[in-house]
This record gives sequence, C-alpha cells and structure tokens, in this order.
Amino acid sequence: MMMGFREDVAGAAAAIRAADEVTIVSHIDADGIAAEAILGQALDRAGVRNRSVFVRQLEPVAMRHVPKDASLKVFTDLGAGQQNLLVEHDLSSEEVLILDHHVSQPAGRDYRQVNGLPYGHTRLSAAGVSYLVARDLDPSCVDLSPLAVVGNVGDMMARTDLQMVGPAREILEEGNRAGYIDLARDLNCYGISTRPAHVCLAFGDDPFIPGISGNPTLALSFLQHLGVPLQSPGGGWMVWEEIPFDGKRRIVSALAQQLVLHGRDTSRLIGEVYLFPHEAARSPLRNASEYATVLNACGRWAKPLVGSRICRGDRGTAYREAEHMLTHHRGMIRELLQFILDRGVTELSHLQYIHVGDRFPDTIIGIGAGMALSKLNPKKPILILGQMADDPLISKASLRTTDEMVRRGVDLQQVVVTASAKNGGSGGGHRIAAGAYIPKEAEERFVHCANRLLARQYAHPGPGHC
Ligand SMILES: [Mn+2]
Repeated sequence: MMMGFREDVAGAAAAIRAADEVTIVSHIDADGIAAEAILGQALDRAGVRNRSVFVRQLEPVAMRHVPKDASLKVFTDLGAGQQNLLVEHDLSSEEVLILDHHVSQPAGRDYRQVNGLPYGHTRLSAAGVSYLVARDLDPSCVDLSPLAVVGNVGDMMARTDLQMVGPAREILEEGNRAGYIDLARDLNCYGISTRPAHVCLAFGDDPFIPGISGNPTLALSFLQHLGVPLQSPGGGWMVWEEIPFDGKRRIVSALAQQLVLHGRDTSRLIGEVYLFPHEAARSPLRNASEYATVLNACGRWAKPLVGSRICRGDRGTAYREAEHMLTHHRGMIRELLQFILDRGVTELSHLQYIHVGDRFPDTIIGIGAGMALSKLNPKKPILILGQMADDPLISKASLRTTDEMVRRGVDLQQVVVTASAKNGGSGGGHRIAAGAYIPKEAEERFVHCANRLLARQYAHPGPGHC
C-alpha cells in the first residue's frame, strides 16, 4: 500500500474517533451493506454513537434521508460521484467523510475521502475501504474481514483475475492468518457450498463448458462416467465443497480436457475461492459469492437492514427472512429471463434491447439483463428498460456486457453517464455493468444514443459524444 493511502485511512479513523455521533449513509447492495455492517460494528466497539441510513442510490430525492444534524455523515459505497449533491444539501467539509471506490467528482468543496482509485487500487470495494478504517479504529475488527471479502466479491473485484489483488489481498491474507477465512484454488463456479456438483456445473457459464453448461442431466452423466463418488454414505448428493480433494481433482482435469477438446480456453476453470469456516455447513454464508447474493437479495427487496443484521451475526430471524427473499428473488429473475427470451430483443448495430414495462421490480432488472446476455448474442451489450412502479415518469435502464467485450474496449459506465446526462437522467456503474434512471419520454433517444456511443467505443476506445 502506498503511504498516501494509509494516511487517508488513518485520517478517516481519526475523524471518526473525534466525532460525538456518526450517521452512516450506505448503498443497498452487498458491498454497501457489508461496508455499513463493518463500520457500524467498529463504531460500537470504539464507543462512538451511530445510526445507519440505506439508499438505493444517492440522488436528489434520496438526500432527504441524510439528516441535517451535528453528526459526522459517513458515506460508504457512494458519495464520491455525488459531491455536488452534498454541496447542494449544504453539508460542510467538516461533517462529511466519504469511503468509496467510485470515480470522484469534486464539486468545489473539499470533502475528506478514502478511495483506492487515485492510488491505483482499482480492485478495492467500499467494504474493503471500510474494513481498513475499522481496523485502524480497533484491531479486534479483524473478525470482520470476511465481510470485507464479501463486499469485494459482491462488486466483482476478484472476477477478472480470479483472485484478489492489492489492499483487498492484504485484507484477505490477514483474515486467513487469523482463521476467519479459508483460501483455496478451486472450481470457478457459483454455489459450491449449497449445490450438488452437477447442478453447480450446469448453472455455470464462466467458462462455458460445451456439453455441461446449461444442462444438469448431461452434467450429471459426465460426472457419473468419471466414477467419482458424488453421494454421501447417507445417499444424498454432496455439495461441491464436500467432495474429497481427489474426486475434485479428477473432475477438474476431466473438465479441462472437455474444454481443450472443444478448442476452448481453460484459464478460467480454476479460481480463488473464499470460504468462511465459522459458518454452518451448506449455508450460503459459507462462501463469499453466495453470501454476497444473500445480501443483494435483501437490498433488492428493500430490506438492507435484514442483510445488515446477518452481517452482525443474526442467524435466526434475519437469516430466515433473507432465505425467503432469496427464494422469491430467484423465482422473479427466472420469470424475467423467460419473459426476455419469449419476447425477444430488438437488435441495433451495437446493442440489443428490450422494454419489460412495469412487470418486474426495477431492482432486479440488472440481474435479469446479465442472465439473459448469456443466452443471447454475447457480442452485443444488452440494455433493459423498465418502468418504475412508484414513478411512471421515470424509467430504469440496465446495461450488461461480458468480460470479453470489456477487454475489447467496451465501457458501459462511460456509455450510461454520457447518454443519461444527454437525456435528462443520471447513471453510473462499471465497465461491465451500469444503470441509469431517465425520463420515460427520453427512452428512445437514450437507447439510440447508447448504441452510437458503443459504436464509437468499438472504433476508438475512450470517451465519446452522441
Ligand atoms: Mn461498491
């Protein structure tokens, strides 16, 4: 870590220690919830009075949730890109601290901020930043390292390289040394703690394995041919995590052969996996990516506090409520996916899009977009428009693309920021996934503007106009 970044962390901890009272303002996704839970617990331990506010995104209407009082307002997983709103809300530089990882947009007032980006730490999420501040406040906070990992994984910080890098890696290794995190190179597949091996494999698409991905029946017969025991002595399916090492090794090498046979790259078959040994067997909280899904489900059902309670150790009421949301969440996403596939998308030169009306909560549209893309033309980013249930004049737009297209220069965050600003909306996100809220009447213009911007990115990567 560079000195400057460490100093920023120490400065933030000092500002918190000096505060009589803190209001944490955080985002409702896995990273935001994990960041809030890390900081809230650290403040409790340090004896600083605190309360939390969650917002879907920091936009003008959400600012009413930010109290006008004497507390120090700590913005986590948001704030960096909305400093103009903080100025408009008349927040002084003394009463604000931003712990974020999004691109900073200064607005004339000098707000204290901890953000890895200026130091080149591009793979450190807000939960990671919050953890570093928490550790500075109270060294006992090393037990919160799993939450930092969950936030980082939730924001896909380990996705491109299939491992953590930079300060996120240091956090990981610290948690590992203290016994809170098990670190392994294992199958790069979602659901290793909760799904039987064949289901795990059939649901995976990174890498796409011909004859296995998308087909649980074929996946099962592939595994059965290997003669690796897949069932426990009691007769039930073992989840991937439970298969003994030798069996896993044989399966992975057969999968590698299958990829080679189809002329495909094997480099994404194995990745770093983060397990939390203190969690119950077969719980989705056993590994970072499933834990992140649980928190995202809470956020998407507008229950971030339930996620926060889980992060604080509640394995009773809050956990059961989250399980329930997760079940419905999956059902709703399945329906959305089916709707998209049944209706079909409209293809433009560099973009495919569909309007799903007000059938689905705007909060799940992005996930549906990501899943639909794996069944559609992966070369064209997908844009899904949906109507906001509580405001018919506003539409939500979600864009998704693939790692492959990002490597070729596609940057959806750039597209969304430019196209929404041009059409009276606001948006943001990441190269691979971005979203915006736009006026309903500007939908058509927004779509075509995004298409033109994408066309330019293919030709000359970098910012453009439309
Ligand atoms: Mn984040």
